[in-house]
Amino acid sequence: VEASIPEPQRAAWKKFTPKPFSTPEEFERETVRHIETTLARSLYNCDEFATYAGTALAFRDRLILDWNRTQQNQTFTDQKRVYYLSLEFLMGRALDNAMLNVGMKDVATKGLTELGFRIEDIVDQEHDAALGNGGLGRLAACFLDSLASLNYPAWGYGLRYRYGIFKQEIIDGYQVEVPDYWLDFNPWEFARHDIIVDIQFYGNVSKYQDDDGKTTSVWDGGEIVQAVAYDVPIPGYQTATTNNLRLWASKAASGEFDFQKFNSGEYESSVADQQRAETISAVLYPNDNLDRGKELRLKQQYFWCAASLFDIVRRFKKTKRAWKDFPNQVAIQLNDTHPTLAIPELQRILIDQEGLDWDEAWGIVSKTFGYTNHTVLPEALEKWSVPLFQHLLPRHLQIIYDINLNFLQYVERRFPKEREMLGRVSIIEESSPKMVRMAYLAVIGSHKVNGVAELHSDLIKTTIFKDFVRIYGPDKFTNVTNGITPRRWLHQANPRLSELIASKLGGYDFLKDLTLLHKIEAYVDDKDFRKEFREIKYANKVRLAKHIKQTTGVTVNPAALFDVQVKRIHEYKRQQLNIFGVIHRYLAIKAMSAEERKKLAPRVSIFGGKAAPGYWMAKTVIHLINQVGKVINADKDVGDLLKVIFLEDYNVSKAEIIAPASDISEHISTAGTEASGTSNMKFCLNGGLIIGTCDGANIEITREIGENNIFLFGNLAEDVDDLRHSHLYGTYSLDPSLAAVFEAIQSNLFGDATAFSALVNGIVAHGDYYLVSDDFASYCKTQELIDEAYRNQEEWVTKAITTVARMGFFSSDRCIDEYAEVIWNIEPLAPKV
Ligand code: Z15
Repeated sequence: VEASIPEPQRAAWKKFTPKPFSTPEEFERETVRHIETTLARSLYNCDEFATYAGTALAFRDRLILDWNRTQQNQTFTDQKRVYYLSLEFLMGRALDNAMLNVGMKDVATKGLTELGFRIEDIVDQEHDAALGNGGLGRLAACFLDSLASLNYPAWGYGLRYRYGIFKQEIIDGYQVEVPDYWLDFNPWEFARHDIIVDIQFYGNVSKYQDDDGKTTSVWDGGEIVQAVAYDVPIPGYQTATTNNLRLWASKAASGEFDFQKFNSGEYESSVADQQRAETISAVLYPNDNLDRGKELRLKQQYFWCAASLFDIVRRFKKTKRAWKDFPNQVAIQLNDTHPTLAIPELQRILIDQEGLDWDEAWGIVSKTFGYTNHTVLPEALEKWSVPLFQHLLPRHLQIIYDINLNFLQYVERRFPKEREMLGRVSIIEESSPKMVRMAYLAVIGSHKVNGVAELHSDLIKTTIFKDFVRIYGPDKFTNVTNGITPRRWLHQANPRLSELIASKLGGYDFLKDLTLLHKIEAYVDDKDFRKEFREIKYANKVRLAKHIKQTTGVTVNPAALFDVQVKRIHEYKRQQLNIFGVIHRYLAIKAMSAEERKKLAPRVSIFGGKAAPGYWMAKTVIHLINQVGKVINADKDVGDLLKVIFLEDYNVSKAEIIAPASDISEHISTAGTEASGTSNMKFCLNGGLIIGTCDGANIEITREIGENNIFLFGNLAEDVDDLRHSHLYGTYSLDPSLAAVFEAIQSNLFGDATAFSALVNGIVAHGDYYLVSDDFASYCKTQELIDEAYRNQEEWVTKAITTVARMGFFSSDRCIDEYAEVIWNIEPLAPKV
């Protein structure tokens, strides 16, 4: 309050409140001013990067004004907010998105042209914000876009990694990881050096009993690291709402301690302490769908949860409300189990610092949290060793034990005849060492648990959380099928398609209500519409072909069928099935007569994706793809009939080029393993068809777009267990076409075959866990159906248009509205203008 401008002076202040630009001239003035003053450059010294920087700063000014107003309005109104806790936010670029969201891209295009630049080149200067691995991190980014666009009062909380996901280089066919230092110039963040939270690690807990027998626990000793807030504005589409993403950076606690070290000449060790503290937020762990149990990762998780909870609780306390009001004011969503420590942390704050009794505190905690599960893969479920926990977070371990004790006592009362259930559902796994099962803690500490697609939400109820459904009843478990933001994944990535749709629908309302897309189905037989639709797809393929030429040197024919699989490289996603299919096709072509070859649709098989640095099998798959590409692309006899491309360094900005340019994309995980998938939605929304298994959101996509418009194949989730069992204990017979593929590999056709023996042996000798052989015939057959369908271009376009028209359900806006209603119980807040 003391910091605000006194009433009599406010008129002067308001007179000088900056006004946002609205014409190309005003935009140019702001941009040139930033280049000349903020950046200290001149017209003799202004390259595309400087122009990007100036443009970004001009747009940033606009965002800040809305951001400040949004935050003031949210504070003043003080209605319930949602906090989305995610260790990953895979944001990609911000400038293009900001231009489109504030409706000023045309203005910027004109202004930049007048200054002598092409807007595409300027937008292309920006470094992706790549603070995530894959689907989970990109989902968080789409959610932020929808939360702001729908005017929900919402904050994201994450970590400000100095290094995002590594940059991938392909050298001699192998993946090489290069660090992604992205903070050289980042105009989108604001360091809040006044918002610092002390975070404690290690130390000891002592108990005291006061006169009326109440015990208090005191956690002391250990070390303190500071969390500094960095804020990123998140603009909504065509609304003044601009939400906040707060990312925490770690730094050494400054104070007595280093002062003494400096003065006693221990300069070096003082600097070393500083570096150790900064290590916490230094780097994003590059594993997708894998838990490696590293101490530094647990430190990251606690550091981020503790800073975020402190911030949330401080904000709540300013309102002077009673504690019982906390869950009415605050909803916290846990993006996977990574932020599960927030549960014992809030309990700790309430009982150890705020003096609430256990039951009252636990009532508040368990009404506040919601938990989203994103995987059933056992290797991805987080477990922390009890000794590690004890060492790093002794007080939290005690609290977890108490949570567990109360929970198990409750289970025992409810199911007195099922003592063996206690061991199964205990938060502590009785292994050696003992482990803390984070998913169970997340279930027990949340009021709702959701999966991310229907099949996945059913699976978690019948597998990993089966006992918990009996304990809590089925209503605690729900489904919220994932979605994607149509602003980035249609309007920004595919402006011509967006414009075509707008021309028929009489404007861009569909970008705020994607179900309106159904209206374009009326144009499915309209000759001009179809022609335009095809031309757009072709132009997008030409653009990708240019990118392929520039980055790989390979010439691809844009008239060929573009078959794309871009996603993290993982055995369960089965890029190996795809590349084996490519080899099968190659062998078939080699055996074909000239007549037969004429009937075949030329194809380009495009792969992209990163392998976790320690994931050898995934790296082998990348190597195989590159080796196969090298042989096939050089085979004159095959020519345009088949090309194989591995696109280096797949990321969000590349996805924006790739998604609009596919004819077919592949979503071919072993049934029951891919929780949802979200790139399947991106491709369909851009008029690409898909080949897929009955897995994740493919199932709901099929329901929406119709079976005739998707190429499904393979075994069903319900049959996977039996098949795996039969591989190990029955008579296993390899699919004959796959055997031929393996023979080709073993003949050293794609270089030294020993490089691929682990990959082949995993299938022929070690149980084929991912059912590659079982699904191979069905996969190849379906690929032939695709060839046939592609030959009939008229039917193909009909399928593609119908698909786009029926994708309305998969907007992240629908998804966020479901979370808001079913899980968070929050309402939108209209922006003050
Ligand atoms: C990740 O990207 C996903 C799940 C995880 O458990 C981790 Cl650690 C990372 C993905 C799923 O694999 C994908 O199917 C889903 O669409 C995405 O999360 C968003 O829910």
